[in-house]
Parts: sequence; C-alpha cells; structure tokens
Amino acid sequence: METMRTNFFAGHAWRPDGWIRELRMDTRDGRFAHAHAAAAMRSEWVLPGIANLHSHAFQRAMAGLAEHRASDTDSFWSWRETMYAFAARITPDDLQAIAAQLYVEMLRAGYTQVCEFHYLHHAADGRPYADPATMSRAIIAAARETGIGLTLLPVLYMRGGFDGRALSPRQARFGHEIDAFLRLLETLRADEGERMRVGMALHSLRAVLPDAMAAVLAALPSDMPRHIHIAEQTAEVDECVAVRGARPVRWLLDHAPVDARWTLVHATHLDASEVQGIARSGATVAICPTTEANLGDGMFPLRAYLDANGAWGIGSDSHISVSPVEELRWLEYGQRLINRSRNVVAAAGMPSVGETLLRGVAASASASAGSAIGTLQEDRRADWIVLDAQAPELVARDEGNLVDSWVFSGNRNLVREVAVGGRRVVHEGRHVDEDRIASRYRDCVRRLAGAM
Ligand code: NGQ
Ligand code: ZN
Repeated sequence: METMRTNFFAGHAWRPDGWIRELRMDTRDGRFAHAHAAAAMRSEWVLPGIANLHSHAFQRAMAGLAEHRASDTDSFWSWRETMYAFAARITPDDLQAIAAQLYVEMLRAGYTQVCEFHYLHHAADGRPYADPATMSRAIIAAARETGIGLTLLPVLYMRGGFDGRALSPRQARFGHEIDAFLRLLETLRADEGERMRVGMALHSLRAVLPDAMAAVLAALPSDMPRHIHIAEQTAEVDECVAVRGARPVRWLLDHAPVDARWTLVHATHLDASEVQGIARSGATVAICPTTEANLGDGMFPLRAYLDANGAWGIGSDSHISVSPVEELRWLEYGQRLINRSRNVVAAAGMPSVGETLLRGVAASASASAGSAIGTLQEDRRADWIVLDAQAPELVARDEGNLVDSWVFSGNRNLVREVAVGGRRVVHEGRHVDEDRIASRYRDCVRRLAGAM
C-alpha cells in the first residue's frame, strides 16, 4: 500500500458550500493541512470520501442466499433465522476474510469509513475465545489490510426480547454481561489511532433491559459514539408499546441522554413527535435504504425529518448492495414513489438532489463515526475520491449537475481513485491488494458453502 501522498490537485473539489476550482491540499500526518489555489494538472472531480454508518460485515457472504420463498409468512423474522444459521459458522479467520473483501468493495465504491456494528463476539457455543477480543481483532485486521477507516462498535446484547427472556442458543455468540463488555471496550481502545476509533452499540431495546442500559451508559467515556438499532419493524414497535408503555424512539428519548454522540439505526417507524424529538436531540439517523427494502422494513419519513433539520447518513447494513450511489438514489426514489412527485429531498435555494444528499452525508460523518472526517477541509482526515472525468456519464457536465450525474446515471462505478488518511488505496479503479483479498475470500466462502 502506498504510504504517503502529500497532496492532491483538483480541477474541482466539492465542499458542502459549493465547488472550489483549482485547489491543492497538502496533508500532514494523514490530515488535510493547507489548502492553496493551484493550477490542476488535469481536470478532476474530487469529492470527500463517504462514511458508511452501519455494517454487519459477515452478512456480505450470505447476500443472495435468503431470496427463496420458504413459506407464506416470509418476513424479517424468518430472514433472521437464516442469518443466525449462517452466523453460527463464522470463525475468526472467516470474519477477517469476509470483512476484508467487503472493505475493498466499499473503498472501490467510495466509502472511506465504516462503522462496524459488531456482535459476533464468541465461539458458536457462546464460550468466549481465549482472547475475548479475537473477533474484534479480526475486524481491525481487515480494516488495516485494506486501509479503510474503522469505527468499531462492539455490541451489547444481553436478552432475547423485550420481556427479558434469555438469549436463544443461536444468539449465544452475541452475549455479554456488563463488566465483560466494558472490559472489551477498554481493551480495544488501546488500539485506537487516526484510522481506528472505538465506539459502542446497544443491539436494540429488545436486547438490553433498562437498568443495564443505564449502567453501561453511565460507565462510558464521554466522547464515545453510541449506536443502536431502533424501530425497524412494526412488530418491535408494538412489543415496546406493550412492555414499556411507549414507542421505541419515544422511550429512548425519555430514558437516555440522546444527543449528537448517538446514531439511531433505521428509526423507520416514527410518529410526528418522534421525528421532532430525534431532530432536536442532534442524533444522527443511519438510513440503510437497500437493506430496509430487502427486509421489508417500511419507509423512513425523510421529508418530514429534513423539514425538522434532522441529521442523517447512510449504511449498507446487510451488504446486499455496497454502493453509496445506490443507497442515495433509493433514498430519493422511495420518496418519489410514495409522494408521486420528483426531486423530493431538494429544497428552495438548494435545488440539486445529489448535492443535498451529499451534504447530509458529509454533515453527519464526524459525529456518528467519532472521527474528524466527511469534508475536504483543514484538520479533517485526508479522505477523498476522484471520479472518472472521461466517463460517458460525466461528459459535458458542470459544477451545477456533476453530483446529480454521479448519483442518478447508470450502474457503472465512476470512482477511479480513493485515498484514506492521505494514503492512496484505490488506483485506476482497483484496490491495491484486491486480488489477494478476493482469492482468500473465495476460498473462505467455498468452505462455508460446503458446510451448509
Ligand atoms: C442484525 N439486522 O443484528 O444483523 C439485524 C437483524 C435483529 C438488521 N436489523 C437482527 N438489519 O434486529 O434482531
Ligand atoms: Zn443492523
């Protein structure tokens, strides 16, 4: 992997307040240091790297394997059984092989940071590995060998449902008591650096009882990002109302100090007061449009949430698609389909749909990932992507329609170059180590398929 590229020249560099022409940015210690006006060597379109706010890496290897109708009642919950059966087979080496392949795919698609919502902690029988951080270290190793920025979110998972029932045998790999969980966080924080941050996640309100949630939140370092799955399925909303007397998001806002350190994953089912409540809290919603469609979750009320000035970003979650373009496109298309209108996320004064989407993603990246990322600005980590200026899709495009053309035309990947922390990891559309990583992945998946 190329270690250092000290600067980039851009014919056009995108920032949330508009394009800058003929920009040179120097980097120091992996961060942008100085911006100068400078004649570009070529006319390039440079964008900030995109943050992927939600990932379960192991699920990449089962993409396409849960698309056969097995009963009249196939649902999120029956998909989950398939997913659990798959999860039971993953060893630490498998996890590294799968995650590395996934992270190569993410980098090639333009994601430069991944928030890994990691709950596959123990051996399949639920016993911790000799080093309880073994599976976390597999994720860290995959991020290191590919060069992607990682926010590792070890997940607290204690119960099998709102009623407090014990974990099922298939969930045993996920479980922790509070002390062991806090020890894991502390151990992993020793590995933090410019491209690796440790946050924490509560799997869901289903998986953590109120007292445990309060105890863990009270023990966390104050600057740590906090993520939680919430209100994804209507059954979960109904159960929460039945057991805790409130809808999930309402309950969380009333029982936890939700603020800008928090990321609420999905938050699909919201009433009007919950929309306002999240927006006011400063928390980010991680919307995962392709997975939410694949699992039949429902539609996030995006227009109302934008009107309330809510923060949001995207995640590829189960990785049935690994493409920021596809997530952003379907975020807008979902709204068009239900509203029967066009250009829904844009607003007066900001007419470009593509740029409105990119601005949303850039604005939430740092808080959700716990790292200074998201824009081409001094003191942010030096992450950038360069689009193929020669691509037919981008011919005769200008600053006013370039981002729209990237997001809304065709299915070819237009990302040519990618740098993370000033290091170039994708060159001419190829990751610098993609052949080795893909070959190890193929061996791993053949082995897993043989055991099924
Ligand atoms: C997960 N995935 O943890 O992988 C979840 C399913 C659950 C999504 N929600 C399991 N997309 O929520 O219990
Ligand atoms: Zn998830």
